[in-house]
Amino acid sequence: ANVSCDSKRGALIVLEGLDRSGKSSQCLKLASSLASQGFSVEAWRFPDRTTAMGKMISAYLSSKEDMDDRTIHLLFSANRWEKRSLMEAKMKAGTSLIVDRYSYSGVAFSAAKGLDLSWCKAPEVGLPAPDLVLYLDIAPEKAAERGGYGGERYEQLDFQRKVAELYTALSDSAWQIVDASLSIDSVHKILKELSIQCISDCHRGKELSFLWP
Ligand code: T5A
Ligand code: NA
Repeated sequence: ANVSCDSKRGALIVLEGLDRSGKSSQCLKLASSLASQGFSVEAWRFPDRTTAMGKMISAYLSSKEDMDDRTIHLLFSANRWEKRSLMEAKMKAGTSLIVDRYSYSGVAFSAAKGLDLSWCKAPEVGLPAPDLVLYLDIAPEKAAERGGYGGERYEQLDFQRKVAELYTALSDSAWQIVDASLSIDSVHKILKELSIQCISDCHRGKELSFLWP
């Protein structure tokens, strides 16, 4: 059945998890397999490193630039705000967005540095709230064994442990915890089932809500 329809709202589906939990791989795999089944979907990611703000964020993450903790926090948030109207327009037109990281990364990573949790949440207030958060759950030690780890600023074991605790504090009823230590295909199968259910709910009239619900 062709489930995409212009009069039906698309879903906001977010993938979260520690560095190297598999978000980017799963995000692309999920978007392409949903698309091949006839769903209108796009794969998105934050930070969006292509914008002017995204370039500043990218320089910070690769440790080419230093920045005050609050300044970089607000830049990450602004990078989502500059995409807000396009996100809402896409969903209104029936396209579901599969998003690699969102406000939860924003809050968890900054609060892990010691910034106050409610201060970190404040600039995210009013952004579209995800209909589904797929949390790729993995032990920090296990993630560290995966390819490429250690290249960027936050990729250190102690820091990732703090981030994991903060993610737990942020989880709400939109979250589904998925065992990310399974094979890529097993994780994909779980994410796909949950996503199709979520998209169906949105097509059936579930209303968009806003952070923090
Ligand atoms: N950040 C981000 C903030 O501080 N504030 C914010 O607001 C936001 C949005 C960059 C950093 O920015 C911080 C968080 C981050 O530290 P990024 O660009 O998303 O964010 O980070 P990347 O370095 O691109 O991606 P990650 O490190 O998070 O990795 P992923 O996407 O979770 O993992 P992925 O898919 O690239 O896979 C990693 C490796 O593991 C393998 C893959 O093949 C790959 O080699 N792998 C598996 N191996 C075995 N079994 C599986 N199931 C596997 N799944 C993947
Ligand atoms: Na990634």
